[in-house]
Amino acid sequence: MPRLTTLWLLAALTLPSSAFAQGGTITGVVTTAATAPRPLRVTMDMKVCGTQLPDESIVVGAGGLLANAVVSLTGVKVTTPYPEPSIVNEKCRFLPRVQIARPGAPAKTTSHDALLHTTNAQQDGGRTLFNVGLPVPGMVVTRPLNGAGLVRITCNTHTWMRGFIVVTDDMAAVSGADGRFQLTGVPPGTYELKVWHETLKAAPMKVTVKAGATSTVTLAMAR
Ligand SMILES: [Cu+2]
Repeated sequence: MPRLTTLWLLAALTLPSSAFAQGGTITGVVTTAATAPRPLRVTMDMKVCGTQLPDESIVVGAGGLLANAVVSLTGVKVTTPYPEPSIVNEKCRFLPRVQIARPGAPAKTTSHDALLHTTNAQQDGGRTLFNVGLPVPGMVVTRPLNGAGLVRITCNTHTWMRGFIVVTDDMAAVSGADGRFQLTGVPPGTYELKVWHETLKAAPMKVTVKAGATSTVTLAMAR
């Protein structure tokens, strides 16, 4: 077989499969007409916590761009692992507020504050996964995130502190401060794109993904 033909055949054989492996991209923004709540008034441990803290139950920027919404594709398994979950108590807030983790992932929790925080993780039904006291800054404790679904993080000392971990092995992303999110390497097909937010709601949206192409969506959330 002449060399050129062999090369052409190889190219023909490899191109379609690599295009498939590449998948498509879903990108877009999460928006809301809801406004950010007033700051929270702090009445304890003010030396560390300050006298007021932002109420992060809705974090919305100019133009209604909504942060901390989790966009997911049910049944499409994630291909690149999520970063190991980390829950930091800092100035009487949990950082990050919202994150995604795989079932069983080791969650590392620590405190930067010179007061007693607890990292209390409960599944959506109320079952406690772990409740860790962190009396000293710099202490690090690791606990597995067993099960799947929404995990709520609270602190037994400071009632306003909130964190959320969406535990899933589905493909998912958290919207950033600019409301944007991106899902890459999505196998071609038609899906229901779901969106979760701690305060706001939106119906799932149908989205079609083509190999090597980008589908752009806007997800509007309301109370
Ligand atoms: Cu606390």
